[in-house]
Amino acid sequence: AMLSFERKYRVRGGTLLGGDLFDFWVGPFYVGFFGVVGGFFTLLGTALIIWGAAIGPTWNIWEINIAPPNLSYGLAFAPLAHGGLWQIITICAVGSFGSWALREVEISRKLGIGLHVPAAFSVAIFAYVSLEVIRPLLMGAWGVGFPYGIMSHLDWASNTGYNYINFEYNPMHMVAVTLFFTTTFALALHGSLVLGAVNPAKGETAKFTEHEDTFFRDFIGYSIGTLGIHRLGLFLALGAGFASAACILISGPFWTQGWPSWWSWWLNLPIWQFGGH
Ligand code: BCL
Ligand code: UQ1
Repeated sequence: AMLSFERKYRVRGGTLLGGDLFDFWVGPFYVGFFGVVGGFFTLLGTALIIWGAAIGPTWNIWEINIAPPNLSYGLAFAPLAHGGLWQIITICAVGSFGSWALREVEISRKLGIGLHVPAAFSVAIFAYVSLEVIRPLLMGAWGVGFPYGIMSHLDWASNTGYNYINFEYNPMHMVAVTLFFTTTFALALHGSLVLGAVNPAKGETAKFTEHEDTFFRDFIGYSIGTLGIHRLGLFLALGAGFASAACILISGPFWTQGWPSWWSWWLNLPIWQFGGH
Protein backbone atom coordinates (compact mmCIF):
# COMPACT_ATOMS: atom_id res chain seq x y z
CA ALA A 1 0.00 0.00 0.00
CA MET A 2 1.15 3.51 -0.80
CA LEU A 3 1.85 5.74 2.19
CA SER A 4 -0.25 8.92 2.30
CA PHE A 5 2.63 11.23 1.34
CA GLU A 6 4.09 8.84 -1.20
CA ARG A 7 1.75 9.62 -4.09
CA LYS A 8 3.09 13.10 -4.59
CA TYR A 9 6.66 11.79 -5.03
CA ARG A 10 5.69 9.16 -7.60
CA VAL A 11 6.29 11.45 -10.53
CA ARG A 12 6.83 10.66 -14.22
CA GLY A 13 10.09 11.45 -15.94
CA GLY A 14 13.67 11.82 -14.85
CA THR A 15 14.57 8.66 -16.74
CA LEU A 16 17.96 8.42 -18.49
CA LEU A 17 16.96 5.66 -20.92
CA GLY A 18 13.72 4.04 -22.03
CA GLY A 19 11.59 7.17 -21.73
CA ASP A 20 8.15 6.28 -20.34
CA LEU A 21 8.44 2.60 -21.29
CA PHE A 22 9.66 1.28 -17.93
CA ASP A 23 8.57 4.30 -15.89
CA PHE A 24 6.36 2.40 -13.43
CA TRP A 25 6.36 0.79 -10.00
CA VAL A 26 5.91 -2.81 -8.87
CA GLY A 27 4.53 -2.57 -5.37
CA PRO A 28 6.81 -0.13 -3.54
CA PHE A 29 9.71 -0.56 -6.03
CA TYR A 30 10.52 1.74 -8.96
CA VAL A 31 11.36 -0.35 -12.06
CA GLY A 32 12.83 1.75 -14.90
CA PHE A 33 15.11 0.59 -17.72
CA PHE A 34 17.91 -0.07 -15.24
CA GLY A 35 15.64 -2.06 -12.96
CA VAL A 36 14.98 -4.41 -15.87
CA VAL A 37 18.63 -4.60 -16.98
CA GLY A 38 19.82 -4.92 -13.37
CA GLY A 39 17.29 -7.67 -12.70
CA PHE A 40 18.58 -9.54 -15.77
CA PHE A 41 22.24 -9.42 -14.66
CA THR A 42 21.37 -10.24 -11.05
CA LEU A 43 19.29 -13.30 -11.96
CA LEU A 44 21.81 -14.54 -14.56
CA GLY A 45 24.78 -13.97 -12.22
CA THR A 46 23.04 -15.71 -9.32
CA ALA A 47 22.04 -18.65 -11.53
CA LEU A 48 25.65 -19.00 -12.74
CA ILE A 49 26.90 -19.00 -9.13
CA ILE A 50 24.45 -21.81 -8.34
CA TRP A 51 25.57 -23.68 -11.46
CA GLY A 52 29.21 -23.17 -10.42
CA ALA A 53 28.37 -24.64 -7.02
CA ALA A 54 26.56 -27.56 -8.67
CA ILE A 55 29.59 -28.58 -10.79
CA GLY A 56 31.88 -28.07 -7.79
CA PRO A 57 32.73 -30.59 -5.05
CA THR A 58 30.53 -29.27 -2.23
CA TRP A 59 27.22 -27.67 -1.25
CA ASN A 60 28.70 -26.61 2.08
CA ILE A 61 27.90 -22.90 2.04
CA TRP A 62 31.25 -21.97 3.60
CA GLU A 63 33.28 -23.98 1.08
CA ILE A 64 31.56 -23.26 -2.23
CA ASN A 65 34.19 -21.61 -4.43
CA ILE A 66 34.05 -20.18 -7.95
CA ALA A 67 37.62 -19.29 -8.82
CA PRO A 68 39.04 -17.09 -11.57
CA PRO A 69 41.11 -18.79 -14.33
CA ASN A 70 44.66 -19.94 -13.65
CA LEU A 71 47.31 -17.25 -14.16
CA SER A 72 48.42 -19.10 -17.32
CA TYR A 73 45.24 -17.97 -19.12
CA GLY A 74 46.39 -14.38 -18.79
CA LEU A 75 43.64 -12.06 -20.01
CA ALA A 76 42.05 -14.66 -22.34
CA PHE A 77 38.62 -16.23 -21.97
CA ALA A 78 38.76 -19.51 -20.07
CA PRO A 79 36.57 -22.66 -20.34
CA LEU A 80 33.46 -22.32 -18.17
CA ALA A 81 34.56 -24.86 -15.56
CA HIS A 82 38.07 -23.37 -15.37
CA GLY A 83 37.39 -19.74 -14.61
CA GLY A 84 35.00 -18.93 -17.45
CA LEU A 85 32.07 -18.94 -15.05
CA TRP A 86 33.97 -16.50 -12.81
CA GLN A 87 34.52 -14.25 -15.84
CA ILE A 88 30.82 -14.19 -16.83
CA ILE A 89 29.73 -13.77 -13.20
CA THR A 90 32.09 -10.78 -12.93
CA ILE A 91 30.50 -9.23 -16.04
CA CYS A 92 27.05 -9.81 -14.48
CA ALA A 93 28.20 -8.24 -11.19
CA VAL A 94 29.50 -5.08 -12.89
CA GLY A 95 26.30 -4.88 -14.98
CA SER A 96 24.14 -5.36 -11.90
CA PHE A 97 26.00 -2.87 -9.65
CA GLY A 98 26.13 -0.31 -12.48
CA SER A 99 22.40 -0.66 -13.18
CA TRP A 100 21.66 -0.23 -9.46
CA ALA A 101 23.67 3.02 -9.46
CA LEU A 102 21.90 4.33 -12.59
CA ARG A 103 18.50 3.40 -11.11
CA GLU A 104 19.51 5.51 -8.10
CA VAL A 105 20.25 8.37 -10.51
CA GLU A 106 16.77 8.09 -12.07
CA ILE A 107 15.06 8.06 -8.67
CA SER A 108 17.15 11.05 -7.50
CA ARG A 109 16.11 12.97 -10.63
CA LYS A 110 12.45 12.16 -10.04
CA LEU A 111 12.72 13.46 -6.48
CA GLY A 112 14.76 16.53 -7.45
CA ILE A 113 17.50 15.67 -4.96
CA GLY A 114 21.25 15.68 -5.61
CA LEU A 115 23.17 12.70 -6.94
CA HIS A 116 24.97 12.08 -3.64
CA VAL A 117 23.56 8.55 -3.20
CA PRO A 118 24.64 7.15 -6.60
CA ALA A 119 27.93 9.09 -6.36
CA ALA A 120 28.63 7.42 -3.01
CA PHE A 121 27.65 3.95 -4.22
CA SER A 122 29.96 4.46 -7.20
CA VAL A 123 32.90 4.51 -4.80
CA ALA A 124 31.96 1.02 -3.54
CA ILE A 125 31.63 -0.14 -7.15
CA PHE A 126 35.04 1.40 -7.90
CA ALA A 127 36.59 -0.67 -5.07
CA TYR A 128 35.04 -3.85 -6.51
CA VAL A 129 36.09 -3.01 -10.09
CA SER A 130 39.62 -2.22 -8.85
CA LEU A 131 39.90 -5.73 -7.40
CA GLU A 132 38.28 -7.72 -10.22
CA VAL A 133 38.92 -5.73 -13.40
CA ILE A 134 41.46 -2.88 -13.17
CA ARG A 135 44.18 -4.69 -11.17
CA PRO A 136 43.88 -7.89 -13.24
CA LEU A 137 44.16 -5.81 -16.45
CA LEU A 138 47.23 -3.97 -15.08
CA MET A 139 48.84 -7.26 -13.99
CA GLY A 140 47.94 -9.15 -17.16
CA ALA A 141 45.86 -11.99 -15.67
CA TRP A 142 42.29 -12.51 -14.47
CA GLY A 143 43.79 -15.05 -12.07
CA VAL A 144 44.82 -12.29 -9.64
CA GLY A 145 41.14 -11.44 -9.00
CA PHE A 146 39.49 -12.75 -5.84
CA PRO A 147 37.37 -15.93 -6.02
CA TYR A 148 33.64 -16.04 -5.23
CA GLY A 149 33.27 -18.00 -2.02
CA ILE A 150 33.04 -17.27 1.68
CA MET A 151 36.21 -18.97 2.93
CA SER A 152 37.99 -18.76 -0.44
CA HIS A 153 37.85 -14.96 -0.62
CA LEU A 154 39.28 -14.79 2.90
CA ASP A 155 42.07 -17.17 1.84
CA TRP A 156 42.70 -14.93 -1.18
CA ALA A 157 43.00 -11.82 1.02
CA SER A 158 45.40 -13.66 3.35
CA ASN A 159 47.54 -15.04 0.49
CA THR A 160 47.56 -11.72 -1.35
CA GLY A 161 48.47 -9.93 1.88
CA TYR A 162 51.37 -12.26 2.70
CA ASN A 163 52.58 -11.97 -0.91
CA TYR A 164 53.63 -8.49 0.18
CA ILE A 165 55.15 -9.87 3.45
CA ASN A 166 53.07 -7.67 5.78
CA PHE A 167 50.14 -5.78 4.27
CA GLU A 168 49.81 -3.53 7.33
CA TYR A 169 52.92 -1.71 6.00
CA ASN A 170 51.05 -0.72 2.80
CA PRO A 171 50.72 3.05 3.37
CA MET A 172 47.34 3.29 1.60
CA HIS A 173 46.03 0.29 3.57
CA MET A 174 46.99 2.31 6.68
CA VAL A 175 45.01 5.30 5.43
CA ALA A 176 42.02 3.11 4.49
CA VAL A 177 41.91 1.35 7.87
CA THR A 178 42.24 4.67 9.70
CA LEU A 179 39.36 6.15 7.70
CA PHE A 180 37.16 3.07 8.27
CA PHE A 181 37.75 3.20 12.05
CA THR A 182 37.20 6.97 12.12
CA THR A 183 33.93 6.47 10.21
CA THR A 184 32.63 4.09 12.86
CA PHE A 185 33.79 6.46 15.61
CA ALA A 186 31.96 9.41 14.01
CA LEU A 187 28.80 7.34 13.52
CA ALA A 188 28.94 6.22 17.15
CA LEU A 189 29.26 9.85 18.29
CA HIS A 190 26.45 10.94 15.98
CA GLY A 191 24.05 8.08 16.70
CA SER A 192 24.50 8.36 20.43
CA LEU A 193 24.15 12.16 20.35
CA VAL A 194 20.90 12.01 18.37
CA LEU A 195 19.38 9.25 20.50
CA GLY A 196 20.50 11.03 23.64
CA ALA A 197 18.69 14.18 22.48
CA VAL A 198 15.45 12.63 21.26
CA ASN A 199 14.98 10.16 24.16
CA PRO A 200 14.40 12.46 27.14
CA ALA A 201 13.63 11.27 30.65
CA LYS A 202 9.93 10.73 31.41
CA GLY A 203 8.06 14.04 31.53
CA GLU A 204 10.74 15.97 29.60
CA THR A 205 10.51 17.14 25.99
CA ALA A 206 12.81 15.91 23.23
CA LYS A 207 15.94 18.02 22.67
CA PHE A 208 17.31 19.06 19.28
CA THR A 209 20.10 20.97 17.50
CA GLU A 210 20.94 23.59 20.11
CA HIS A 211 21.28 21.01 22.88
CA GLU A 212 23.36 18.80 20.59
CA ASP A 213 25.70 21.68 19.67
CA THR A 214 25.96 22.69 23.32
CA PHE A 215 26.86 19.18 24.42
CA PHE A 216 29.89 19.11 22.13
CA ARG A 217 30.89 22.73 22.90
CA ASP A 218 30.91 21.90 26.61
CA PHE A 219 32.64 18.58 25.98
CA ILE A 220 35.44 19.41 23.51
CA GLY A 221 34.95 23.12 22.76
CA TYR A 222 33.71 22.50 19.21
CA SER A 223 30.58 21.40 17.39
CA ILE A 224 30.72 20.54 13.71
CA GLY A 225 26.92 20.99 13.44
CA THR A 226 24.06 18.80 12.37
CA LEU A 227 24.69 19.21 8.63
CA GLY A 228 28.44 19.12 9.15
CA ILE A 229 28.49 15.74 10.88
CA HIS A 230 26.76 14.18 7.88
CA ARG A 231 29.23 15.79 5.48
CA LEU A 232 32.11 14.56 7.65
CA GLY A 233 30.62 11.06 7.77
CA LEU A 234 30.25 10.90 3.99
CA PHE A 235 33.79 12.23 3.50
CA LEU A 236 35.25 9.64 5.89
CA ALA A 237 33.31 6.75 4.36
CA LEU A 238 34.11 7.66 0.75
CA GLY A 239 37.74 8.29 1.71
CA ALA A 240 37.89 4.78 3.19
CA GLY A 241 36.59 3.29 -0.07
CA PHE A 242 38.96 5.32 -2.26
CA ALA A 243 41.97 4.52 -0.09
CA SER A 244 41.04 0.80 -0.13
CA ALA A 245 40.86 0.81 -3.93
CA ALA A 246 44.20 2.66 -4.05
CA CYS A 247 45.88 0.24 -1.60
CA ILE A 248 45.14 -2.81 -3.72
CA LEU A 249 45.80 -1.04 -7.05
CA ILE A 250 49.35 -0.15 -5.97
CA SER A 251 50.00 -3.73 -4.76
CA GLY A 252 51.49 -5.37 -7.84
CA PRO A 253 51.05 -2.75 -10.55
CA PHE A 254 53.22 -0.26 -8.62
CA TRP A 255 55.05 -2.11 -5.81
CA THR A 256 56.06 -5.75 -6.26
CA GLN A 257 58.26 -6.30 -3.19
CA GLY A 258 57.12 -6.63 0.40
CA TRP A 259 55.46 -3.51 1.80
CA PRO A 260 57.88 -3.31 4.79
CA SER A 261 60.76 -2.56 2.41
CA TRP A 262 58.80 0.28 0.78
CA TRP A 263 59.59 2.21 3.96
CA SER A 264 63.34 2.19 3.20
CA TRP A 265 62.90 5.73 1.85
CA TRP A 266 62.11 6.73 5.44
CA LEU A 267 64.95 4.73 6.97
CA ASN A 268 67.35 6.23 4.41
CA LEU A 269 66.44 9.86 5.10
CA PRO A 270 69.68 11.81 5.70
CA ILE A 271 68.30 13.25 8.96
CA TRP A 272 69.15 10.00 10.79
CA GLN A 273 72.85 10.71 10.23
CA PHE A 274 72.86 13.74 12.54
CA GLY A 275 73.35 11.43 15.52
CA GLY A 276 76.97 11.13 14.40
CA HIS A 277 77.06 7.52 13.21
MG1 BCL B 1 43.24 -5.63 4.88
C1 BCL B 1 41.63 -4.98 1.90
C2 BCL B 1 41.04 -3.55 6.45
C3 BCL B 1 44.46 -6.72 7.85
C4 BCL B 1 45.28 -7.96 3.25
N1 BCL B 1 41.61 -4.41 4.25
C5 BCL B 1 41.15 -4.25 2.97
C6 BCL B 1 40.07 -3.23 2.91
C7 BCL B 1 40.06 -2.63 4.33
C8 BCL B 1 40.94 -3.59 5.08
C9 BCL B 1 40.74 -1.26 4.33
C10 BCL B 1 38.72 -3.91 2.68
C11 BCL B 1 37.54 -2.95 2.63
C12 BCL B 1 37.26 -2.56 1.23
O1 BCL B 1 38.03 -2.66 0.35
O2 BCL B 1 36.03 -2.08 0.98
N2 BCL B 1 42.80 -5.24 6.83
C13 BCL B 1 41.88 -4.32 7.27
C14 BCL B 1 41.93 -4.24 8.71
C15 BCL B 1 42.89 -5.15 9.12
C16 BCL B 1 43.44 -5.76 7.92
C17 BCL B 1 41.06 -3.33 9.51
C18 BCL B 1 43.36 -5.49 10.49
O3 BCL B 1 44.22 -6.29 10.68
C19 BCL B 1 42.76 -4.86 11.69
N3 BCL B 1 44.64 -7.07 5.45
C20 BCL B 1 45.01 -7.32 6.73
C21 BCL B 1 46.11 -8.34 6.83
C22 BCL B 1 46.36 -8.74 5.39
C23 BCL B 1 45.38 -7.88 4.63
C24 BCL B 1 47.38 -7.76 7.42
C25 BCL B 1 46.05 -10.22 5.17
C26 BCL B 1 47.11 -11.13 5.77
N4 BCL B 1 43.49 -6.32 3.00
C27 BCL B 1 44.33 -7.26 2.47
C28 BCL B 1 44.09 -7.39 1.07
C29 BCL B 1 43.03 -6.51 0.81
C30 BCL B 1 42.69 -5.90 2.00
C31 BCL B 1 44.83 -8.27 0.11
C32 BCL B 1 42.16 -6.02 -0.20
O4 BCL B 1 42.11 -6.31 -1.40
C33 BCL B 1 41.12 -5.10 0.47
C34 BCL B 1 41.01 -3.84 -0.32
O5 BCL B 1 41.59 -2.82 -0.09
O6 BCL B 1 40.18 -3.95 -1.40
C35 BCL B 1 39.90 -2.78 -2.19
C36 BCL B 1 35.66 -1.85 -0.38
C37 BCL B 1 34.33 -2.45 -0.59
C38 BCL B 1 34.01 -3.38 -1.49
C39 BCL B 1 35.00 -3.95 -2.47
C40 BCL B 1 32.60 -3.89 -1.56
C41 BCL B 1 31.92 -3.63 -2.90
C42 BCL B 1 30.43 -3.89 -2.81
C43 BCL B 1 29.73 -4.01 -4.15
C44 BCL B 1 29.89 -2.75 -5.00
C45 BCL B 1 28.25 -4.29 -3.92
C46 BCL B 1 28.00 -5.68 -3.42
C47 BCL B 1 26.51 -6.02 -3.42
C48 BCL B 1 26.18 -7.38 -2.88
C49 BCL B 1 26.71 -8.50 -3.75
C50 BCL B 1 24.67 -7.47 -2.76
C51 BCL B 1 24.23 -8.47 -1.78
C52 BCL B 1 22.73 -8.54 -1.75
C53 BCL B 1 22.16 -8.10 -0.44
C54 BCL B 1 22.52 -9.07 0.67
C55 BCL B 1 20.66 -7.99 -0.55
C1 UQ1 C 1 28.43 17.53 16.36
O1 UQ1 C 1 29.05 18.55 16.56
C2 UQ1 C 1 27.07 17.59 15.88
O2 UQ1 C 1 26.46 18.80 15.68
C3 UQ1 C 1 25.51 19.19 16.59
C4 UQ1 C 1 26.35 16.45 15.61
O3 UQ1 C 1 25.10 16.58 15.06
C5 UQ1 C 1 23.99 15.92 15.52
C6 UQ1 C 1 26.97 15.16 15.83
O4 UQ1 C 1 26.33 14.12 15.61
C7 UQ1 C 1 28.34 15.09 16.32
C8 UQ1 C 1 28.95 13.72 16.53
C9 UQ1 C 1 29.07 16.25 16.58
C10 UQ1 C 1 30.51 16.23 17.08
C11 UQ1 C 1 31.52 15.91 16.03
C12 UQ1 C 1 32.73 16.47 15.90
C13 UQ1 C 1 33.63 16.08 14.74
C14 UQ1 C 1 33.23 17.52 16.81
